[in-house]
Amino acid sequence: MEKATPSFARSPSLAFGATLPTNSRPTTEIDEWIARLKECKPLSENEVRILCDKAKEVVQPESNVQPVTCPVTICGDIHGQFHDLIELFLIGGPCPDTNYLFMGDYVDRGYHSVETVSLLVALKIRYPRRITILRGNHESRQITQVYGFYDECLRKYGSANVWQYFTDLFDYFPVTALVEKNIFCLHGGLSPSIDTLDNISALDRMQEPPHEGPMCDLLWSDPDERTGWGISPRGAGYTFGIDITEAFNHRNGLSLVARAHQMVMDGYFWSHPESLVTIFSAPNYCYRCGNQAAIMEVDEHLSYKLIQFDPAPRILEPKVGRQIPDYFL
Ligand SMILES: [Mn+2]
Repeated sequence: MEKATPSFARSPSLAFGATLPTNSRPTTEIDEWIARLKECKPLSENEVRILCDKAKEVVQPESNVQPVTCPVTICGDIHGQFHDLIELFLIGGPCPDTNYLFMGDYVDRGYHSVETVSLLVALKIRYPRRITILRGNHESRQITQVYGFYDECLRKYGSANVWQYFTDLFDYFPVTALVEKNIFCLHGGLSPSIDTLDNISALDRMQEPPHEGPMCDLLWSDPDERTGWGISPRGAGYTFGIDITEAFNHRNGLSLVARAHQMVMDGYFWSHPESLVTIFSAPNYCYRCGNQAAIMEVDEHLSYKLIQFDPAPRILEPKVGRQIPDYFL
């Protein structure tokens, strides 16, 4: 299948300066940043500071249940696998030619969390109506200090400032999205504290995700074969059965829950047949799981197509020399 190289072509109607009248910077600057990031070259610390300040203005007004229109391509975890994100854009089409909805977990685990999250945030600033970026459980100060993003920022910038800029920005990310009032999208899953989408709209999301409660559950929960609510082996969120999903969908007039958060070998997995799908977009997760990745294209009639893809060729990696401690071998 022939696919063009991502162009990130300028879209005059969605020009950076045109949609962001306050304190806007020239479109050429953000385009230049995007071009550099596409080559996996990180921005400077000061550029990241400006990037995150601008992104806050863009995502702060978005809703806890951010409305999204079709067509849109729904994506799951990326986890710093930058070259596989570029592969995703080759498979799904470049942003903004294709509209995207990413369901969180951009950072941690992979070698290129900084470049991955920088590129997605830059695209959000440049094409705010073409790309939606939700929060995952890894978009958190606490989790990123354990799973790699904090260390990567220290290694690449020599201080924690860039980590601080991004983790402060993460507090502004919406936690869920709603595609055409029909497909409910989020990172983790449902919550015993949440019956309706209005319950989610009422949450104060502008905070480090708490260890328990509705916001925590949305980022952490998993579907399960057992019915009802269960204790999650993750130590946060809950497991929930098909009865919970079907009742939630019925109560809220939904046809489908689309979520991410769990590595699945085929890149997608139907847990509660017809009512919930898991989408995972990091192929060969952690460079060792051997899984395929997937994205879900939803067209203007709400028909969907699940597309699988494999890792990008990885000739030069790992060249950034993540030092593997002895105890890992
Ligand atoms: Mn996750």
